[in-house]
Amino acid sequence: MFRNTRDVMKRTIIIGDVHGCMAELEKLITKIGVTDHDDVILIGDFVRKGPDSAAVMQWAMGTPNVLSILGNHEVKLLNAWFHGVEPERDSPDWVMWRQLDGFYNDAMDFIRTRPLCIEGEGFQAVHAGIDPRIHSIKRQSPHDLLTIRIPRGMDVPWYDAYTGESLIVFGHWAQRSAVIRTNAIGLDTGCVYGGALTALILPERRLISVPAAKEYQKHEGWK
Ligand SMILES: [Mn+2]
Repeated sequence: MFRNTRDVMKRTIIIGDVHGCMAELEKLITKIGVTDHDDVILIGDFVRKGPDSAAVMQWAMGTPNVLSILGNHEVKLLNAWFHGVEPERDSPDWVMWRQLDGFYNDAMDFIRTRPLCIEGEGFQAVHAGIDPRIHSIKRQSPHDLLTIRIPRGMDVPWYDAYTGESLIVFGHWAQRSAVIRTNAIGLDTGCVYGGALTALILPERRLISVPAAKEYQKHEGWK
């Protein structure tokens, strides 16, 4: 039977930290069967560390149904851009910088207009998480949204202390498997460290992963 995509419920597909892993991103998109009718959200840290940040950047900039939020690594790129710091020769950032030759400023303009949070139907997407003691997402500090793991003065991950009802989808904390709670889902399964790239499909709450082709960067002690 012919499947009319207009009759299919619109999906939101949230993708964990890509870190320049374009090959795995393409595999994941194909495995999910993403269509123009789906909304795709990159959870931040889609650039740096990995093999092809320029390609991921161009894909994010040029694909209309792809949204993205800021991660701490996008902020690092912005800092270097604002201060006119050229990347160290032959570093992954230098390779990206060379590949982006001619539209580096456009790429940085793109990054600096990304939000820290996207609120959708029944979910909020942020890069790292929230301080569970502050209830409104609008009152969270940008630093926490970009980097929080264990809140200052607490001894558990923020999502184990979070009792809110709203589903928070996050990345940033590379772990061997996705964090799955009723009200929090963590998607950073360490693709750039040789783990996997993971996506969450909403509203069905289904997780789909593809394994990393290789360990692009060593990272001692990721869970
Ligand atoms: Mn991060």
